[in-house]
Amino acid sequence: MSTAITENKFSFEETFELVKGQNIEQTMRSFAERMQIYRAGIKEIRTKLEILDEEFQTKFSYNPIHHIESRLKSPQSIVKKVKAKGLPVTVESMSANITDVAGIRVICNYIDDIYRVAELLTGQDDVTLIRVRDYIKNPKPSGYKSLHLIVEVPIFLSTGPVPIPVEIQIRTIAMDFWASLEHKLKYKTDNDVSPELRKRLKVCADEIFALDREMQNIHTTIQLRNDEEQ
Ligand code: 0O2
Repeated sequence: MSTAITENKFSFEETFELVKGQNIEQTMRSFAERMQIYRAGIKEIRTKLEILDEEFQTKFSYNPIHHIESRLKSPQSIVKKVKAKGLPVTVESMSANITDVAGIRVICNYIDDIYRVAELLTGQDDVTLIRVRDYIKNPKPSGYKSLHLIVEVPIFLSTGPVPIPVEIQIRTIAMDFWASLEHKLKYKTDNDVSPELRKRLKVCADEIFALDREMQNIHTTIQLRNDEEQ
């Protein structure tokens, strides 16, 4: 399992946007300091998830998590999002308004694992649940399915604790397979996907979900049989 956090550096244009009319050195320093806290947020949540997964492996010989990915939002995406919200391009407005700078994607084996992992994580004393968007129960029109949580976790700096938001996307291997390919298709075609192709992608999403449900049923049946035999 890779523990590297995907991170992109600032281009000249984004640096210009960020420091426009401000003290360059001070702005870049406060941006770097804020990004260090987001990076720490990713590490905190990732460690919590890994500990839960290891506990399940030890106690039940079972891993609810298939793998974990993480990324810091690229400076380009941060600047784009802040501008789209009509906010000033500053470190302060990023900190106050953008909740997905630190992002973690948890890929689970089965649908039930998604909700179990979410419940166990958000039940921890130092994790505060800020927002839930359940795109599994209420999929996006595209067919996209995933459970999105925004949680806040304290980062203990030399000056004291700083609460930091982390966006967590939790989904099955099958949902992730669809989302990754659909994202690439949209990206490669510059978002210009015809209504006919959108429809076909939606059909794929529905078929994938039917597979997910059937795999879940098989898994539950096998588990029940194993429990009865013990
Ligand atoms: P990236 O690079 O993945 O971060 P917000 O402004 O955050 O309150 P937003 O951004 O609409 O509201 O949040 P939402 O819709 O809950 O989650 C957005 C993220 O979900 C996207 O991130 C994608 O990762 C994923 N997503 C949402 N819809 C789709 C979809 O139809 N297809 C795929 N493949 N992924 C989707 P970003 O911000 O696009 O970028």
